[in-house]
Amino acid sequence: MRCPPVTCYAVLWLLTLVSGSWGQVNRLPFFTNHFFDTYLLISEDTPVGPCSFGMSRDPLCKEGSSVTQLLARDMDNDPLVFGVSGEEASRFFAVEPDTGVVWLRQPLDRETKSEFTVEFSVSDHQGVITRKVNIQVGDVNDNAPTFHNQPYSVRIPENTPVGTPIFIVNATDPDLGAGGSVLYSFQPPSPFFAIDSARGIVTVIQELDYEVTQAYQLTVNATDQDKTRPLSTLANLAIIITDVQDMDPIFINLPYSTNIYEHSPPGTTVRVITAVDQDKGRPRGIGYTIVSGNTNSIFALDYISGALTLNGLLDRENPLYSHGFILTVKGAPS
Ligand SMILES: *[C@@H]1O[C@H](CO)[C@@H](O)[C@H](O)[C@H]1NC(C)=O
Ligand SMILES: *[C@@H]1O[C@H](CO)[C@@H](O)[C@H](O)[C@H]1NC(C)=O
Ligand SMILES: [Ca+2]
Ligand SMILES: [Ca+2]
Ligand SMILES: [Ca+2]
Repeated sequence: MRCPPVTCYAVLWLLTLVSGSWGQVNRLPFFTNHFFDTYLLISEDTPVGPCSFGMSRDPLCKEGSSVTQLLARDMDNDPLVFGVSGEEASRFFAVEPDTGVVWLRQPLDRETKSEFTVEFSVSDHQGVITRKVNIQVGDVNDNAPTFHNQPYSVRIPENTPVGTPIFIVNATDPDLGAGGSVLYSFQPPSPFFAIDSARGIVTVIQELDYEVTQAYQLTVNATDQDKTRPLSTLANLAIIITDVQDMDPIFINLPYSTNIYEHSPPGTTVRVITAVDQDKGRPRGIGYTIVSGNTNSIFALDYISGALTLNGLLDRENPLYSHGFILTVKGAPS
């Protein structure tokens, strides 16, 4: 419908007048999101986004999902502009001015910072209002346990009784709940040592023997108890077994049987007796003595060298000597 120019001018003039008088009492916009009254929860694994919005200079930037959308009302239906203020908040959060959509600028880490107070703003081009929101960073299981006081190494004597606690490993995990609760195990299990899964206490479960094994290299697995994606860390535990004098000496090159000519001069070496300590760690020297059978002390045995020598003259016709000799000798740790 065409309107005559004069009428249109009149209507337009009237509207301008009305608007002009009411414009003196502009009403400021206000936020309507409920989280301003409570808190806003953002999971620490929320991706940074979006690349096209210029939040990230990373060429490999993946499109993230938005954190939330700011909502506001303006009673005058003025066009609104959203924003975020504060140096720290602006490093972590970006707001699309027209839509109020909030994005992360850089990844969150609950273990570093679990809470933010962020001030958002909305403007109707005539005035700005700001409101603070408490942002809580939600946990995900994103840390594996960490072992403390490594390297792990312990020396124990070979006669350490079964059941003796010999070492404690300690790993902690900063995540919350099950994802921060650590269990220990040997990987693979050891027949000689057990580890308490909750406390990390290592105990002996089978008799040890230095003469068989002098050291054990065990791998401890610390795993958190997250249901869906448990994370684990390995550590080495060296257990060094030390020798205890728990072995008798043994004679070597047995049996000992020797022929001697009857006229051999005194001082002739008949043979050398040798015994060794079966303790391998610090084997002791052996002292040699004749226990029995040394008729008339006809033989001498050197305590240190084990050399058996003639101490007198042998005579086959002497009935005491004609059947030979059976000497019993002793080797004992000296
Ligand atoms: C384990 O290490 C942590 C961090 O050093 C410490 O706070 C904790 O007390 C340790 N736990 C044990 C059982 O030693
Ligand atoms: C540690 O033990 C857990 C639970 O048995 C297992 O799921 C995980 O694969 C082990 N970790 C490694 C590094 O082998
Ligand atoms: Ca307004
Ligand atoms: Ca964890
Ligand atoms: Ca975490």
